[in-house]
This record gives sequence, structure tokens and C-alpha cells, in this order.
Amino acid sequence: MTEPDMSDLEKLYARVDAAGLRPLWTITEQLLTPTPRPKAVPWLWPAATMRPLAEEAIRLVPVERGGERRVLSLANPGLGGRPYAAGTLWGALQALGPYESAPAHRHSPGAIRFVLEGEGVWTTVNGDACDMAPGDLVLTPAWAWHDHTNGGDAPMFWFDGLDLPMIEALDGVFFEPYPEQRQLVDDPHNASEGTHRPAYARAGAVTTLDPAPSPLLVYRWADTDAELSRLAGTCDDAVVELEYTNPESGASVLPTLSCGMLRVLPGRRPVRPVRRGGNTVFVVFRGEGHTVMDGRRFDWRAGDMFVAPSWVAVEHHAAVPSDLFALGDAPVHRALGIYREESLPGPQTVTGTFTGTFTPEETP
Ligand code: GTQ
Ligand code: FE2
Repeated sequence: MTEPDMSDLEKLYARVDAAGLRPLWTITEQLLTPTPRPKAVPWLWPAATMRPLAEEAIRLVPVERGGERRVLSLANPGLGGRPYAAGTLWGALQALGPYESAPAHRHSPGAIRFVLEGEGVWTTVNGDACDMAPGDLVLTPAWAWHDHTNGGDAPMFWFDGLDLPMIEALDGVFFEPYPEQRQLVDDPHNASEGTHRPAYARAGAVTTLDPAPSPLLVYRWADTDAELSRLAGTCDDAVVELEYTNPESGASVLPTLSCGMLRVLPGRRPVRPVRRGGNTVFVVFRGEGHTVMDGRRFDWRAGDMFVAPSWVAVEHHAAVPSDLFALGDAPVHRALGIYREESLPGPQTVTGTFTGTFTPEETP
């Protein structure tokens, strides 16, 4: 027996490579990281930047077949130009001008809308026209036909959240245009509200899984607001957080997406920072404050959107009573049995403030 020399080893590597194989022991990129290392970075998109651009787009860009939607998608700078807020989540600002309609279609990714501003728009979901007003949450579950119609003379702006990157990673994206521009609308509007009442749970308490979406397609702001007030009355915590739930099963509103709302109140007992497995996109509905993510301070106000990638330490502070909508992928982590969260012992040390510039070197 002679020892293999380097040239034998080199030949082995060449043959392994030619066979379409890679030896694990030569892969330097750490695959099994001790904790998640999302490529997406904590980031914030100010309303002051997005809103004028959306208005200009209403002036310059029609909503037509092909493009389908007038949407400015949140492109996380850690994702190399991909139009995703985080590795698993699409987030966007959608704008619909007076008397416009966005054509009907359906797709395997599920979507939610959280309305920021405007009136007179309805989203038709499988024939059920859901009237939209600020603070309302509207669901368009996977493979449901949907179109948006503005029946009034004011523009409307809302947040879109989709599980598109997740479904793309699963190679599960299907899309189909509806044969007409719009669906026929059932009479009366808001039929799902005639048969179901909204349901909520304390965030973190939703462990039931359901592959079916909520049969209730709209959760009204008045109901959400009342539930937040009730929760805030039960404790002195600076942050109370609810999750919207499927009234039939108690599960998340969509099988892939959780929707929640946080009320952050000044002058109350601080809550400990928390890391969670899974990505979260936050949308500031009202108020003003800041969020510390992994030691960096992100100041926000109404209309701003920001993202907390998986396992980033998150800590919210309000200057005035504030409400944050939260979209997350926790239901998928739970369904796979990998969900984790961890509270940190005390407040984070703030080492910097978000300025809106991206330097890839500073990210792991
Ligand atoms: O409104 O149907 O932001 O299909 C992205 C894809 C919105 C929508 C988005 C969509 C929609
Ligand atoms: Fe869509």
C-alpha cells in the first residue's frame, strides 16, 4: 500500500467535480449556521420617500394587463436587487387612482392588504367585493380570483404582503389571468362579514395550524382597535400585540402568513427585546417612535415600512400612542416544527442609527 499523493487527490476532486458533485468537506461557506443568517438586512422605507413616488406613478403609469398592479415593492438591499422585503416575504405599496381598476387574476402565492389611506376602493375576492377603509385587513388567499376597483375620486394606498418568495423557493408559483378585466360582483358587498365575525388572539398564543385560509376576508379597523384597547387595559406593558385569527379554526389568517397588530404606548413598563425565527415586515399605521434592531435605531412614523429579518433582536418604543401592523411567516415555522423565539434579558445598547445607506461589509 502506497500513500495517495496530491495528484491522486487532485484527480479525485476533478472527477468529483465532473460528476456534478461537491465534497462537503471543501465547502467553506457555513451551511449549518448555529442560528439563522438571513441575507436580508434590517431596513426601513420611509413614507416620505415612497408616497410621492406612488403619486407620480399614478400620474405616469396606467394599470394594465401584464404589469397588473401599480406596486412599488420593498427591495431589501441584502437581497442583491431582488424585489423582496425579506427572504420569504413580499411587501409593497400599492396605489390605485380615481375610477381605476386593477385586472382580475389568481396565483398560488397568498396575499394580504392592509389599508393605509383613501376610500372608495373594494377588492373582489371570488366574487365577494370587500370594501376597503384605512386600518382594514383584506385577505386574498392562494388561488382566489381577485381584482381591485376604485369607485371614487380619491386615490387609495395600501400595503400588500405576499408569501411569493417562499412559494418561489418551493417552486410552487402558478398564475392565471381572469378572462375578463373584472369579476362579476355578488350583491351585497362584504358577504364574508355576514357569515363570520372577526377573531383575534394574543400574539404568540396562536399554535393551531390550518391549511385552509380564514373564511372571513375582511377584518375591520374598529374591531382591531377595540381588541387592542382591551388588551392594553389588561396590563401596563408598553407593547401589546394581537394576531388576527381564522374565526373557524383559531389558526393564522392564511396558512403561510400571520397578520398582527402592535399597540406601542409611551410611559409604560418596557417589554424585553425579542428574537424570533422567521421574517417580519412592519407597517406603521399611526404614531411615531423607533425600533431597535440588533443595536441599530430605526426611527419611524405613519406610513413607514420596515423589516426585521429572522433572529434579529427587536425592541419597539413609541413617542406617542402608535399602532404597527405586522406580517410574518411564523405559521410556516410552526407547521414545520422549527418555530423559536427568545427574549433578551434587558434593553439593547444602541450602537448606531439607520441612515438609509447600505454597506454590505457591515453585514455578516
Ligand atoms: O394586488 O394582486 O403587490 O398580484 C403583488 C402581486 C399585489 C395584487 C402585489 C399581486 C398583487
Ligand atoms: Fe394578485
